[in-house]
Amino acid sequence: MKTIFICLFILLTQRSFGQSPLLKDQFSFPLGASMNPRLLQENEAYRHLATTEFNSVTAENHMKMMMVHPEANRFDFSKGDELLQFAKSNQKRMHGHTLVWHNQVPKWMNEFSGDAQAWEALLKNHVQEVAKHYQGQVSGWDVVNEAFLDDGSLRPSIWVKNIPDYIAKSFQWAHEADPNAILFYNDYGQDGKPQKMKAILDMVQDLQARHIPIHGLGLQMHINISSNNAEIQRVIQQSSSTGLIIHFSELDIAVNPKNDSTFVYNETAKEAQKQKFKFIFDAYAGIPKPQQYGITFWNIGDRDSWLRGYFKRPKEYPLLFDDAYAPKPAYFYLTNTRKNEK
Ligand code: 9MR
Repeated sequence: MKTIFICLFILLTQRSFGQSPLLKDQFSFPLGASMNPRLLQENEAYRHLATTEFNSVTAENHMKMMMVHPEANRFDFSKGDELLQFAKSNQKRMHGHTLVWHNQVPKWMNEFSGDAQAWEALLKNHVQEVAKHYQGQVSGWDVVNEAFLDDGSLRPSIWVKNIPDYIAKSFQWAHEADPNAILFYNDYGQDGKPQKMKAILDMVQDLQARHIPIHGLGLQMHINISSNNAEIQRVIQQSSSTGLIIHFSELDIAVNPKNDSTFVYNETAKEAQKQKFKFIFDAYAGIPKPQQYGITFWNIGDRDSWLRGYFKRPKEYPLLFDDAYAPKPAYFYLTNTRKNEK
């Protein structure tokens, strides 16, 4: 009788689409997703996956400058705090994204005018207020995001224009505000862009030589099914040989990168995508354990992807869960095939 009850309990607690073990339980490193507070609140299927499948949370947008610092004298942490609360009450790690970026900058910052000292005061205040607000509650921060162009030059922005040494300063300020946070430099598309990769490595060397606290590199991993594996492997190798902690911070794998309107997401495309996810997870497993911060997907279901919304590519399916939040072949590969990864 007791056995029957136990079996019934197990059956009832399994998810409707099968007996898959959960994603987050398969790996020795944290497995995250970027999330959106509105979807968490409004969409039950989304919330269910967010709660059960992942153990690390990144705010897709709600800790960025524009969101948390809408006016010069006003911070608004309400939405970021909502995500933090979700992470906390579900025992998940919270990763901070992002303190300094050229994008999603509030209007008042873009329009600010002042001398070098005033600019420095502005950025220092932003970095430190945000880092202090979340001090001890986020495990790490993407301190500076996407500072380099493909040719390795510094990306033009209000930051580099007004505070030439803003990268080093931002890391220093963040460290002062939250001394225990793991501080990352985060960027995309280093594969196939050796000059961009070199610029990042040179920056790491320079910061380390100056005793500026940088602890990790975020490799965003916005890739596609045709991305060159050898190139990606090279980037991983070069990044991890710095000895820094490595985060695959924004993983998604586009299947229709040219936005072909006649594209059909057929079994062949799903299989190619599964193989690419396999490659990425294998490559990550090859990084020395102490340097593994985790893998974070850039949102949860295909319908939530920035490639659909921001990039307006309706026939794109870059994540593990489909438009109805059902798991796709890559999900089953990661949960069923990759046992004993721990
Ligand atoms: O996914 C984010 C999307 O909702 C925003 O509209 C967009 C604004 O630029 O930013 C997206 O997130 C980006 C992340 O913060 C940094 N790396 C690239 C991501 C995709 O654009």
